[in-house]
Amino acid sequence: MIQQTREKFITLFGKEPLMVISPGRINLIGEHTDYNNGFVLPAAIDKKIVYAVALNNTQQCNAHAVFTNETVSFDLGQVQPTPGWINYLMGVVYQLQQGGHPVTGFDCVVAGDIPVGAGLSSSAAVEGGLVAALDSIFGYNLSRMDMALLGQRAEHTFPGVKCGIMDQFANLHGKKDQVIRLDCRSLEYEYFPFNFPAYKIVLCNSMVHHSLASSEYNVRRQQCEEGVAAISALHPEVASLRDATPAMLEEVRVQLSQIVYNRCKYVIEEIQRVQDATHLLKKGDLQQFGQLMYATHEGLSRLYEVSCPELDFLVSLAKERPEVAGARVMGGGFGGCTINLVKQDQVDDFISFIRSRYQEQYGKEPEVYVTTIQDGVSVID
Ligand code: GAF
Repeated sequence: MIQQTREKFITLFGKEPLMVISPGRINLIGEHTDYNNGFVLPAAIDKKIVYAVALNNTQQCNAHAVFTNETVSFDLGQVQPTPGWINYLMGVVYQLQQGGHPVTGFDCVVAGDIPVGAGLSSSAAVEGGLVAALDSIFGYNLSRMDMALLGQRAEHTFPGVKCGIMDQFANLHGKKDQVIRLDCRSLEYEYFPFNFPAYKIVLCNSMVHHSLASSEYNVRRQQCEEGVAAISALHPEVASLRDATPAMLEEVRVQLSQIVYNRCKYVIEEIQRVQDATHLLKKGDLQQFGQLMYATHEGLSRLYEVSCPELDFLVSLAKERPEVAGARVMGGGFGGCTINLVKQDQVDDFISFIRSRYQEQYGKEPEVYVTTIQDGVSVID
């Protein structure tokens, strides 16, 4: 794909580009905890966006997307939210300009194999890849964390999703065969090996793309803030759900709607689960770790309400199979993928089981990806 993207660029723009590989991500556990200042456990994967980029000595950007086979151009003096995939690129350019990092015209080709709307963070990969490419071309010297924060601001201001930092962070900080425990409050992080040769990470794509995903995501965020406001009135030291305990939540229960209470309960429990899960992973106890993944799914489905019947069905199928250590919906939810830890020698059986039962139930084939953990964004000079 890298070579094809480079050749496409040369055919379209007639010069040699800089190449960037920008991966999607998985998250083992810790969902909807990042914007509550909690912990997450993500890793970059082998699915990726590939960029070919070079300057064009104008004030215009021309971007060709291989997936839609279209070229879109915009003027650097008129960068504003625009429908379609170009919005993600414009968001990055806008945030660079806002941060005082000069951008002049460039041409680029964007290709990739991250399924869109599958919860694998194709948007963070598009953002992170472009920030890294422009950083290298213009020599801004941004740190990886600065790039991640810039990508997050781009996502807030252009697509308008008030996301946490996990996706952009994992895209830029991934390391082959390592998972990363990120403290989303201090932004301190720790790598440790995901060393389970007997298991594979299998992603089952429900093929459901919920059109309300971004608006509902922002609603979840507001509901968490509502919970924090009530708790902090009694406990001023509580600045986010990360600081709250189950007992504090019970104290304000009568003031909260059932929905807000449920959202906060899930988040407080999930932040604790990531801590417990990290210890289990370090101890090599994948069986207990898997049980926590099932508990996360339960919370995401019943309390946080970001699952859907198709995802619940995929997780219930996984539960029937002894070769699966754990499974759950991954990412923002409302569709997309489940993540499953499956015994390597039974992966093929598991996949045919899932395919046939899902097809039988919903009349459509789920896509299944056996994924590996890879490095974060890399720039190839
Ligand atoms: C999406 C967001 F972009 C992340 O920040 C995170 O909140 C995730 O949903 C849920 O854990 O991927």
